Order: sequence, then C-alpha cells, then structure tokens
Amino acid sequence: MAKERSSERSGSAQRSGAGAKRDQLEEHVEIPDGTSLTTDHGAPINDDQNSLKAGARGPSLLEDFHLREKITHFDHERIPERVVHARGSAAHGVFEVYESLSQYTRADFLGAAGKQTPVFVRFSTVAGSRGSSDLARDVRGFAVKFYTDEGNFDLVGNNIPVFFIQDAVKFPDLVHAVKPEPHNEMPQAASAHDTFWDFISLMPESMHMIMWVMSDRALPRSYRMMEGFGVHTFRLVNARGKSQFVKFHWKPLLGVHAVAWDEAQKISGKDPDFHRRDLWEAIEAGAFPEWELGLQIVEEKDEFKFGFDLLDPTKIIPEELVPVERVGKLTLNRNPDNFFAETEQVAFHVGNVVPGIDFSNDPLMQGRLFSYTDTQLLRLGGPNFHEIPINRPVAPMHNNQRDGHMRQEINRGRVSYNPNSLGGGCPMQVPQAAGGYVTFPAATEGAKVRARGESFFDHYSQARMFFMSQAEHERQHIIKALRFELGKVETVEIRERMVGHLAQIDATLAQLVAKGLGIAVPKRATPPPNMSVPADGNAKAHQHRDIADREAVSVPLSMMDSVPGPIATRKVAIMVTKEFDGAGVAAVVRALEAEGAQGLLVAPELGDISADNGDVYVPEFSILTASSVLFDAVYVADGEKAVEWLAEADAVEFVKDAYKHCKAVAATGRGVELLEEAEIGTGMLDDPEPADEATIVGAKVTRGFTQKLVAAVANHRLWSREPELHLPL
Ligand code: HDD
Repeated sequence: MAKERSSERSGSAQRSGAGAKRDQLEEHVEIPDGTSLTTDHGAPINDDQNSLKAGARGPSLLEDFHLREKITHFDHERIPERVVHARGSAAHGVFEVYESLSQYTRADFLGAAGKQTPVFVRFSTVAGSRGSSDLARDVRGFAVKFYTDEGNFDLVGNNIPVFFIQDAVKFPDLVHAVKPEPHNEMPQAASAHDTFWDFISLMPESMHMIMWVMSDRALPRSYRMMEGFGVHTFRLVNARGKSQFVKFHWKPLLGVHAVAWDEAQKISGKDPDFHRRDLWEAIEAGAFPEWELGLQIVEEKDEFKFGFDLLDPTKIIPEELVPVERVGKLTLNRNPDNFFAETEQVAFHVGNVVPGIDFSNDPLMQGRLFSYTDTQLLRLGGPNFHEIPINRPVAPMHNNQRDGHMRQEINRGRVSYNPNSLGGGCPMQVPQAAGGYVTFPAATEGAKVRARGESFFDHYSQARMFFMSQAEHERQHIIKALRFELGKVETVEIRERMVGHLAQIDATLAQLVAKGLGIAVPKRATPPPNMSVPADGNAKAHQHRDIADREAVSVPLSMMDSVPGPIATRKVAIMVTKEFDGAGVAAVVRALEAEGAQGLLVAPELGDISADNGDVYVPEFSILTASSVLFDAVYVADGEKAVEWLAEADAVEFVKDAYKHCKAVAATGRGVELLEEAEIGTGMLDDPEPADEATIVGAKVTRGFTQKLVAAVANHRLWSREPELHLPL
C-alpha cells in the first residue's frame, strides 16, 4: 500500500516539477512508523535528492542544514584502522562448558555443566590493511569476547601458539619491520621484504614462530578450520585460592586445513574476501562453525619441571607432555547486523579478565596489558568505548568513572567518589566471598633489571621440533616458503644471516633454502648483534633438556593429524554442459549433501540449463564467475555435449588447477575427456587403476564412485602428487 503511494508521489513530482502541486498530493501519504527520513536530530526531511539552492540553477545555500549534516557525517565516517589486525571478520555465538571446572577456577562461566555464555569472535590477518586480501601469508588473530555474568573475559589469541618476540618492548619494532616499508608503502600484507627479514634475522627468538608462519598454517582453508591459542601461560585460580598454570587452545571440529601457496595467490585475485565470505555463508546456511576449548593445566609445583620456561611466549608445551583437556564448545551462530558497529568497533583487551582467571609474568603479556586500552583510546576516540553496544558487558556496570567524549550513561546523583557516605557508600566494593576479583598473591622478588631469564635463551630446539614434526610435503612447503620470502629480500647479507639460523634448526632445511637462493650455508651462525641472546652466541649450551633429543616430534603439530576428517561445508564444483547426465549429477549432489557438503553447478553460461532427463537446473556459476581455487574438488559430469568443454580454455585451466592443487578431480563418461585435455591422464576410462586415489573416473555415477569422491574430499588434499608436478607452491 505504502509502496504504491510513494511511487505515485515521485511520479507526480516529476510531472509537476512544482512544490505546490507536490505538497498537495503528499498530504495523503502515510509513512510506517520508524521509516521516515530525518536529520540526526530527528527533524523530518522532505527532499533528499536536491540541495537547497537560490533558484533551480543557482548556488547551494549554506543554510541547508540537511546537506551540511549529511556531508559532515560522511567526512567523519572513517576511524583509524587497527595498527595490526586491521582486516577482520567476526560473528556472534555461544560458549557452553561441558562440566564444572570449579576444581580449577572460580570463574562463574566455567562453574556449572552446560552453562552458556554469549560470545563475539573476531578473526583477522595481522599485517595487511582493512582492504587487503584474506589469503596473505600471515598469522591469523582469533579473539574471543565472553560476555560472562561477572564481566567480559577477552581471550585475545592467534592461530599460532607462539609469538615472534619474548618481550613487549620489541612489539613496535616487529610491527614496523613487517608493515609496508615506510619510504614507498610496499608491499601490502606481505612479509616478503627486506625490513621484515632484517629484523627477524637479528632476533633468534623469532625462529620458532618463523617455522609456523612459513608453514601452511599461515594459509588457512577457512577461519572455521584453524586452531586458536591463548599463547601465554595464564593462571586459573579456584575458590580456595589455589592457582594452576594454564594454556588455552581452540580445536576446530572441522579439523585444521590449509590451501596451497599458488592457490592462495590465485584466491587473492579471484575473491580477496574468501575467508570473510566463507564464514558469513556458513553461518547464513546454518552450518555453524564449532571449536572445543582445550586446557593444558600445569600445577604450580611443576612450574620448573620443563626444560623451557612457561613464561616464555616463544615456547609451546608439547601435547605429549601435558595433554589438552577439552572442556567446552564454542559455536558461532549469528552474523553481525552491521560490520562497522560490531566487527570494527569491537575492542578486545588481554586485561579483561574475570574472577578466577589471572595473569602470569610472561613479559609479552605484561606489555600487552598496557597496549590494548591505549590503542582503543585513539581508535575509538575516547575513554567511553566500553559503552559501545558490542563492547558493553551483560553484567551491570557501576563505578565512579565519569564524563569524557561520547559518554552515553546519564549518571544520577552527586556522588562520584569512594569512599562516600552521601551515596550510602555505593557503589560498594565486592568482598571475595561475594565474588570480588582478587589478584593471585604470586610471590615476586628481585632487583629491578632490564634483563631476561637464562631459561629464555634456547631459540632453536622447539623450532626444530616443529620442523621435524611435519609431514614430508609440509617440510617442502616450509622450504619453498622460505625460498620465496627470502628470494624477495634484496640484501644478500640478510639472506645469509637467515640461512645461518636455519642451519641451527636443521642442516637439510638450511641447505635446500640456500640452494634456492643461490648462496652457501654460512660456516658459522652470525652472532646476533642485539642483547637478547647469550653473549657467547652458543645456542647449544642453552638447549632445553627435554627436547635436546634432535629427533623429538609432537604429533599434533602436523596438520596431517586432522585427516581424514568431516567434509561438512566443503564445496565441490560440478561442471555441466547442456543435456548433462541428470541422474548422475543428482546422485553426486545427494551423496555430498548427505555429508553436509555442497555440489555447486558450473556451466558455460548462466541461466537455465536442461539435463538429459528434462530436469532444469539454474547453475550457481558460469565458468567466468568461478575458479577451481574457490572449491575443494571438481566433478565433470557426463553428457553427449560434455566435449563442448574442451573448447573452453577456462574449463581446461579450471580442472588443471584443481589437480595441481592436489584436490580431488572426478569425471564420468565423456566428462573424462576434459580431465585428459587437462593432461591429468590418458585412456583413463579403460584403466581400472587411475593415476591416484584423488583422481576418480567412471563410466557412470555409481555408489562406489560417490564414496571415492567423498573419501578423497575427507582427505583434504593428495599432497603426494606434488613431487611429480614441480609446482610453484
Ligand atoms: Fe596484539 C590487536 C593477538 C601481542 C598490541 N592482538 C590484536 C588482535 C589480536 C591480537 C587477535 C586483534 C583483536 C581484534 O580482533 O580486534 N597480540 C595478539 C597475540 C599476541 C599479541 C596472540 C602475542 C601473544 N599485541 C601484542 C603485543 C602488543 C600488542 C606484544 C603490544 C605491546 N594488539 C596490540 C594492539 C592491537 C592488537 C596494538 C591493535 C588493535 C587492537 O589492539 O585493538 O593493541
């Protein structure tokens, strides 16, 4: 009704071109509540198409309050992007604890089996700007805000369990080094440049993290398929005041998976929002991403039991030494309503803790405690950012903080100090027995020094353990990533210095990287000129006793620990041409959907397409709007006209790429000809043993065929294809 009337209105305005006539017609307009256009101050606006002018062809008038307000607001729409983690995507959800954890902590949200707590989770890349690609080789942020009944607890972690540096005082240096170089603002969202590797090659403590960042962990298949880590050792404190050390883990129920480097680079062009879209679409489709919260608990008395220092953020506690106890589940079930209001304005802070969770003396964590509030003051414009809806706790807030930019709360009364008698002593301090936060009385002693503990100085043992724990293809990817990154470094001394460090980790690693760079492995590691390493530069002397074994491995460090896994939400491209095998395609789609995966049709053009049985489909993509890097597998359907694909260069590249990226490629009947055109094999239909288990061909779609396809997708990738391919991975 209202719609009809409004079109009547615009029509009449055009007809008359005169205010008087229009006003007459508008008299009868009914505008539904809450939909009328107003200024920021609530005054109704009658014309949002024209500025106020002196005559229809005359100059605009300064008096036009609507024009001034609209443009001023627009001019101020941007706020400073985060100095790191600028590019992010987020979602709402819920955390449910399985059993009471009251033996470890008095935190209320962990205190009763089945207790649910709302959360907001933001994933991010670190180095790139807000508009950069999701697929940069980079660490991913994994920040969780728990809105508990006792206030907000922020677990501000990453998808990598260690950090580049041991002391927060080095953070500005690290970030300056990795960001685009200051003279020419290049490269964007990439660590492959001189300043990053210059810094890293002078910071041996970064070597463990470097192994992770050069691994495929830095190229996640999806935010939904990566682990999260609190990184630092925290404390859990129970109601009796007993403290235990804890490391926090997030374990994705879909497993941990990555894409290939060549694929990552292509995705960056085809869909730079790949991870953002993936998260959004999964939640919209009701395939809610899930993670389990894991705890590694270490008794206070065992603080010095390990060869490494629990306070050193460049070290993990191998899961073989302290198993990860899975204690609850995080489910993301709602997309934000507004990106800016929620994802952009959310303000995390490592210092947001609740009773029962406390800090350790990790010197990186200690510095973070200062940094987060400080940065929000600049980014969000003042001290009241906690009042922005996404940051507001669900627990009621009462304190004597007052005023400041953009204050929302209207505090009543005249008392804003403590102690007071005029306000009845309110707001009252909360005794510990009633739930008040009490800091764990950890003993401290010692002279004030700018120094690091001796126990922080083994920089290579865990870097080696990570490398040795990788599967063969994972090691190859690390080597190629280092060749790529250091190959982009122009200063030869930096390359040499880095290879010197790699030689401390593993001789073969160093040799293979050096070969790719056309240099020799230096005979001696260059002693780092900074003071963070022992003066004698003798790494061996500081090797940790429990991993001094050069062959030590930890199984969960390899992503192969995740396969085979569920195929839910995986996407399979189904390539169809006119009169394709309708029954076969329907069977493939059914088999995928039975596992929660998707079969999406890719046709030469968009628009209706008929199968041989007369069924009409609407393909999701044309060959121009899709690319196999956006899918997990490809199936080429049978059909008399399937050979039409052979003339499409894009179609040949589509399957070629999928094969190169070690994905499952499948075809039936004449569809097999497309695989052969892409040089995936010859005479495959006659050969009962096709080249490998992720190349699946058949005369027609059978149960066995769909089972093999599902199994190949569950294995994620057939990385063993790579050695023959000599790919730029
Ligand atoms: Fe940080 C943001 C994670 C060390 C200073 N950090 C930020 C975010 C994550 C992390 C996930 C984005 C939060 C969001 O989505 O809004 N940061 C880490 C981890 C670290 C770490 C896991 C090491 C264990 N960070 C670290 C140090 C400092 C900072 C040592 C400074 C001393 N981090 C910041 C910051 C940011 C930030 C400048 C930028 C934007 C923001 O805080 O809100 O304060």
